[in-house]
Amino acid sequence: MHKVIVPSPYRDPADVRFPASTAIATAITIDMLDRMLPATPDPLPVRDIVVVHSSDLHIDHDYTARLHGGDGTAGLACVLQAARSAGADVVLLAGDTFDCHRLPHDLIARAASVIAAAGMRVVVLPGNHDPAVADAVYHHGILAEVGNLHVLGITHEEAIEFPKLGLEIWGRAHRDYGDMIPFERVRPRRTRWQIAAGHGHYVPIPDRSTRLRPSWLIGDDEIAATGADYVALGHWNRAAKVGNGVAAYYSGSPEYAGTVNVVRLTNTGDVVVTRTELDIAREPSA
Ligand SMILES: [Mn+2]
Repeated sequence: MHKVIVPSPYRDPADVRFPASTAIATAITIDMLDRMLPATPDPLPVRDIVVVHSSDLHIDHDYTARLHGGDGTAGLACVLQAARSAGADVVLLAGDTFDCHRLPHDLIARAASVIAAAGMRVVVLPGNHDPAVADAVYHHGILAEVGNLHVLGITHEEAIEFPKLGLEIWGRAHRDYGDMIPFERVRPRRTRWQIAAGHGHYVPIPDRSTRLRPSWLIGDDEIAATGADYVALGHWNRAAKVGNGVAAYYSGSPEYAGTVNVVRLTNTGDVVVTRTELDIAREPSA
C-alpha cells in the first residue's frame, strides 16, 4: 500500500496561474514512443510520474461556449495548458468531456487541434453525456486521427498501458445512456502504478434495491476493491476527496472547481495529490 500524502489545505501552494487559451505547438512523439515497445521490458523510470486529472469539461457550442466568449473548447485548452505547466506525463479526463455527440464539425475540429497541439498523452473516459455509442463524437475522423488521444471504450477496451511510465489507467466507459456500475468489476494490477477512472455518483453505501433513474453509483467498498494508487472520479462539478482508504478524488469541472487535480506518483512510492488553480472563466454558481 502506498502512502497517500494530502497537503493541507488541499491546494497547490504555488497557486500557479496560466493564460486561458495558449496554443502550444509541439511535435507529437510521445505516442510513437509508447508504441515502439522494446524486445525486453523498459526499466521503470527513476522519477516521479505526474498525472493531471480533470472531468466534466462539457465542450459544446451552447452553455460552456457562452462562458468562454463563444469558444466551447476554452476549458479544454486551459486544462491542457495547466497540465503542461505541471509537467504532466498524462492528462486524464474522467467523463463528460463533450456535452453531447451532436456538435458542429468546426467545434470537433477545434477540440482535436487543441488536443493534438498539447503534445502529451490524453486519456478520456466517456461519461453519461458522451458515452461510447456508435455515433459518438470520438468516432469522428478528425478526433480519431489524433495520435495522442486515447479513449476508453473506443480506442481501448477498458485499459491503457503506458510501459515507459510503468502506468496503467483503466475504467469502464459508459456504453449507453442507461445505468451502470462503474467499478462493478476490478482489474488486477499489472504495472507499478495503476489508476482507476470512473464516472458516476459517489455514495458511501449505495442502495441498489431501486433504480428509479440512472445514477451510476460508486460506493466505498468498490473504491477500496480497486486497490489502485489513485481513483479519478468524474460527474460532480465540485472537487472532493471521497471513499475510505484508497486515494479517490473528484476533480470537479474546470469552470466550477477552478482547479485541476495534480497526482504525483513519486519515485519513492508515495501518491501526492494537490490542486492547481486555473485562470478560467467560472460558473456563475461557483
Ligand atoms: Mn456526468
